[in-house]
Amino acid sequence: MQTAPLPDFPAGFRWGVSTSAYQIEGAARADGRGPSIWDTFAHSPGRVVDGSNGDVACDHYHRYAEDIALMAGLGVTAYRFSVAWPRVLPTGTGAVNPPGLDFYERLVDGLLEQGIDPVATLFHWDLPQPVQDAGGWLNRDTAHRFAEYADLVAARLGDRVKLWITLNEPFIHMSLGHGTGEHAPGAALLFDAFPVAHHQLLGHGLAVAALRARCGAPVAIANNYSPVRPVGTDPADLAAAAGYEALHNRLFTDPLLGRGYPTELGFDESVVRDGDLDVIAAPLDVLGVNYYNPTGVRAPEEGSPLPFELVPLDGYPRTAFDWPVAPDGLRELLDWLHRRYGPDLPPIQITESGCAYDDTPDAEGRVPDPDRIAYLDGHLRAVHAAMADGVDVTGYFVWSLLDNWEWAEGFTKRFGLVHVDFATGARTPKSSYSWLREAIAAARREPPR
Ligand code: IFM
Repeated sequence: MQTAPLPDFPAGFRWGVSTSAYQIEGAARADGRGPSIWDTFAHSPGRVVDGSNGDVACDHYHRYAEDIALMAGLGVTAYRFSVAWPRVLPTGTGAVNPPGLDFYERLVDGLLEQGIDPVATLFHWDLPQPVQDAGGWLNRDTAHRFAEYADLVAARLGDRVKLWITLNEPFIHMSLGHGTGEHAPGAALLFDAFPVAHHQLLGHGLAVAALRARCGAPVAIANNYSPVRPVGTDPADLAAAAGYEALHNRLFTDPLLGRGYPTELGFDESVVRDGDLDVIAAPLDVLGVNYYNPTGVRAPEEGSPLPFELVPLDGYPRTAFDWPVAPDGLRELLDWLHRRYGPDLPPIQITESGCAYDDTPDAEGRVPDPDRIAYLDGHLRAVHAAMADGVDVTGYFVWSLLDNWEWAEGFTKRFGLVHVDFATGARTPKSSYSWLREAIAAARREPPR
């Protein structure tokens, strides 16, 4: 599919792809890896739509060299992966599993050999099961265990990782994992899940201190955001939208940027101790922004346990996840962050942006995905427009390099630039891979590799 050339991005803009450990690595019981909450959850009947799990996934643990070659061919300058806590510390604390750390060292060194910056996320939802058994993120101790684990990984890789990301989407881990129970560990506490937010943020702050003590690489967190669109102008709908915005977009970012928790949600903050907010507000070098779509909100029906109701937004094309494709929402979001947080806002990198479609190989074995090309084209233009508005954006990572295991959706949602045959593990670059390769080469002013 032909698109008009993208506008110029500055030299040094980071072009990346993102993945996470449980979604691609497989090798769930290899070389001493311990169980995570996602192993437990996925193996529990009825939790994942197709009954699948991440035992094998994309077998990246064994095929990482092939995946690095795919990234090199794409021309990306950075790869955002996550370290599986239970692979390096099988019980979450105490005894280290050397083969686990060795794997990440091979990965990092292989990336550096290709001139690709390793960007390491430390927690992408795969909490070691023994840590969960001790209370998980409802327990304050988990924040300290997380900082110890961060220190351990930084001691081994801190001289080579170019950007650390402490947590991925703590809002989703709180809301789906502990609010509604759709994700591991499957708790349905609704607003009583607030301690999970606070302890993740405390763990983040303690980990920032540990990482800074070990190495000089910049530190970030990857939050997910969704511009909120009230369905009408009725005051009840506007109030519901404001409440949802506080929950989704401000609950984590306000305290990270020194503003404390939004008070209008009425959370019981008794878990917050003196000094915690200072730990959480440790300066960030980069704010990671994961963006997929805006959210429609209206006032709830009477008797609803929640102070808002989420509603589909009309007028947009939709992905296979039924998410609206709304590049305008990305510009709106970046402008909102810039306006709201002003000089406290660190430089932003878009740490995830992508879409799922039902991509299938054609008779010649090619995988055409024009909708993904249109998606990426639109979202990159939106980033550029926000930069022209004055927002400091220094990178864009596509979710995802590979079709992968999509949590409660199992193997039914394909987000990759590269198609994966889940029966054989065979990788086939889609047409979006070729499109992005050309776009990156043009932006880097180099011929495509
Ligand atoms: O696959 C997930 C990823 O793990 C976190 N962000 C959203 C992606 C798509 O749902």
